[in-house]
Amino acid sequence: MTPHPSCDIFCRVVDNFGDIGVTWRLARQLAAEHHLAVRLIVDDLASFQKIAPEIIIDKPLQRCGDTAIIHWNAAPVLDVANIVIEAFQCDIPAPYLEKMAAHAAKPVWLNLEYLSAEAWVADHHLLPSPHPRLPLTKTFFFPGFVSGSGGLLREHSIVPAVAAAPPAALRVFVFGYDSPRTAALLGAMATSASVAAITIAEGALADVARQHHYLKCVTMPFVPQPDFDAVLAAHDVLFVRGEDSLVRALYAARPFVWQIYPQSDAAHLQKLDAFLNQYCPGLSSAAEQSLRALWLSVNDGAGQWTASAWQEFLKHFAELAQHAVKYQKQLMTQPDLATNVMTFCAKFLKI
Ligand code: TRH
Repeated sequence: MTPHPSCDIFCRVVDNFGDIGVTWRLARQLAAEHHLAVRLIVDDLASFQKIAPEIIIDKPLQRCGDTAIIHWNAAPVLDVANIVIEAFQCDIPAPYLEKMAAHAAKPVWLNLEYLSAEAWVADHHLLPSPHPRLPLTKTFFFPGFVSGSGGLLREHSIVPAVAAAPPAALRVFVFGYDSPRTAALLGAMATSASVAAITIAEGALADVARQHHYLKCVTMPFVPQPDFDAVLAAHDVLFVRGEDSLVRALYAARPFVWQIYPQSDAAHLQKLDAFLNQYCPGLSSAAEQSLRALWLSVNDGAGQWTASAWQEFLKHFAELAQHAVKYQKQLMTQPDLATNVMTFCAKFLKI
């Protein structure tokens, strides 16, 4: 019997939980659905433990489900895998890279990039980048929302959403970055007659809710990542941040607010607009305007928070709910990211 191909995924945690969140999802899916022998090599086991409580922080080599977890410092001793995925240009440790170059059968080396809806993504997806010194070529792999990009992470368990009438009293889920504008939105939600209850992921915004004694708010300690989707599905309105939660909100198919990860040069506003241009077609112009206004009032540091933005969003809630279901179904027609990785690698590895 031929052994299952192996795959090493390298991740350095820059900030928050997005880097480890994406790579942990990919690792689990490649192991469970594509039967690869996966090792996830990560430099920050404490952040990892927040979304995978079974991780032991001071153990450099361990198993978590189907996947081996290796601390970054132990990477130099590893033998080379068939597929090497470098997440977000994290720079693979030099000794491992030298081993890749020395190998007769070179591994397939992918650089997994950050998710963006910008138009250039499809043009840059799968572009090769030869190493300046070593006989190795890295291929850029760009996740995206459209065919021609690398697609989105989506496990087999995700099924097309079913439309349902929104309830009269809404349950809201909040996982956002702290800022005066997000605090203002939280206040508008917490005092809104249409909102029955708000679950807030632990962190600065949960502290804001406590300080203001918002009675509808309950703080949720971090749940293991495999349970995160179920939490989203149990709510009617979602307020999410970063990239991984954005994708999960899209699969939950609910009206939502996206707080994009802020960048100093305001590049995030361009990315936000690109995503809205993807997401909004099919909405009436009034509903689209309400969505754009609410998202901008939360994301645009130079903009003004307006309390009326939340009220306008609620006016279009039924339409936004229907649209979320349609958009989710549209995403389901595209191949998922892990499948796209495997299709690309199969050309080189004969698997
Ligand atoms: O944590 P984030 O803000 O990560 C960000 C972004 O990814 C950003 O693009 C990146 O550049 C920056 O980090 C460095 O948001 P994100 O991407 O949604 O990741 C959160 C992860 O945490 C996601 O995988 C879901 C997971 N999670 C849980 O597993 N359990 C929980 O209870 C919660 C609240 C989150």
